[in-house]
Amino acid sequence: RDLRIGVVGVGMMGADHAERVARRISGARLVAVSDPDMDRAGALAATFGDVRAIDDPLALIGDADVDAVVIASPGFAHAEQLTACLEHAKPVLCEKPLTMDAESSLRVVEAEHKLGKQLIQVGFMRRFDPEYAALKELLDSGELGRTLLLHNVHRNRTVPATFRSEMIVRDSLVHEVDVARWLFGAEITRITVHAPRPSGLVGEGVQDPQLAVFEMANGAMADVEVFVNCQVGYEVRCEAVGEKGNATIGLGVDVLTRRAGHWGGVVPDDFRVRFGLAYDLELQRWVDAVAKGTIDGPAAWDGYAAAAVCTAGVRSLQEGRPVEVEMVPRSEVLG
Ligand code: ISE
Repeated sequence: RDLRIGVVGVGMMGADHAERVARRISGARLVAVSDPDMDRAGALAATFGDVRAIDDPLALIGDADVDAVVIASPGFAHAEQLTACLEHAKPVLCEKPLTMDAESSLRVVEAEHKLGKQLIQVGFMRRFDPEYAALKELLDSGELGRTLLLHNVHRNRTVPATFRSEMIVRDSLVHEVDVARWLFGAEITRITVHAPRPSGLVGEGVQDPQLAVFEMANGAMADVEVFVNCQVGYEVRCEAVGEKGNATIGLGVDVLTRRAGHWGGVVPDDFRVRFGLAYDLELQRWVDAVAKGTIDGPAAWDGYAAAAVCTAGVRSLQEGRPVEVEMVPRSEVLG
């Protein structure tokens, strides 16, 4: 029988996931959507037929006809909704960030651990992107020697005015936090978020771009430019520097065209285009795992680790200094 899925929060990302589940993922069926804006939820549900719009997200999570949940609501709503998923023992794919800070994320990890069963996967979809996956494989093969440095670029064309400096850390930089932990297989111990000259095209008081430096537990380092109002399009690049060579992904040439004295390609408008395939692979893999009674993607622990780094990152940005990442050791929480 198909896994019956409910999607909580149908803004840009949630609507995209709803469409994905309804039309592209096998072994799954979209049965319900929920959003504080019931007109939006109702309109989306109507485009599929036989999908219910439920106004209360907790009612959707508890609904007997929902087997598994995708959370795509804003980050501040995640802690309560994740807790409900755990209470109802429902597998959940939760968009990043897991929660808004390290403390609340740790509580989620502990609550899941108490159940003795992994139910939470965090939406770090870059791990499923074929380019990132190939880079990870290359680095793990040892062909380039040990990895010493990562240089990352993360740019959005624009974001809404509600996207303030702290959100740039928690909602955007968080992806590179996970990428660095995953590629190096090590925790981030210290973070510095520099505040270069801000763009004059962003809201008053918003620090954009930001330049972050991660210091890894193994001594390696990563730098990240995050610029979410770069005006150009969506660009995500990662260059890994090893002892014996380097590798870059995200050059995104796609179709190279020549016309009237110019040549060029297309810069995608947003992450739904650049990472469309990664989202599809992420959801399919999640559905397949849940059908077997497991979760095999990035875990609540990865969400906690990222939240701990971002909590320190926000402090670094505010205080203008490097900040040590405070994390409870894994063995102390998970045994
Ligand atoms: C957005 O929230 C995302 O998750 C995207 O993947 C990220 O690239 C973007 O910067 C954020 O706005």
